[in-house]
Amino acid sequence: MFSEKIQTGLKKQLIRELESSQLYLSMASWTEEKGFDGICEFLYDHSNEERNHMLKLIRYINKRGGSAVVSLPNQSSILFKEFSLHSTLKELFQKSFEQEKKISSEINKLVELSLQEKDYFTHNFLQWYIEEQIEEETLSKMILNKIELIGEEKIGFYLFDRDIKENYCYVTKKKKTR
Ligand code: OFO
Repeated sequence: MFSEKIQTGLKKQLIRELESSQLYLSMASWTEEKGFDGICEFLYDHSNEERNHMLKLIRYINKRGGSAVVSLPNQSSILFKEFSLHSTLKELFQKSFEQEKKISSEINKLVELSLQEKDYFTHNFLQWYIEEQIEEETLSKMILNKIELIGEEKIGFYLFDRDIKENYCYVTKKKKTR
């Protein structure tokens, strides 16, 4: 049974995934402007990944006989303004880590709801998101740790940018795990 409660919860989640995608897009654009070639590729890829998470939800809702029509909060312009000339790379990845923790906690709530509603199909569907959040939280925390290690060293940021390009861009990462 695909209840209204579950449907509403999944729709709220698809908006959050869209917001994540938008957030990473604004971060990517900011880092590109600053000349971080590797980090910006990583963030553009991440933005696409978040959009795919949204699509997965839309298609699941439709497949279960629901309707994925949602009204969007008008936040896109706010997100784009978030990174100003005075932001730092550390602030950016702190924000990324906070965002991933927030999404993980929302996924947890949805899993709980699926059990309350005895919707085992949705419970099963959400397992993929749990795996994904474990991966993304770990990755953003690891990047933040690296930035803290670098401190103020300009050469450190240069090498870090190269490291991200070589080891953490989405396409490269997928190829390596094949
Ligand atoms: Fe959608 O996975 Fe992160 O936020």
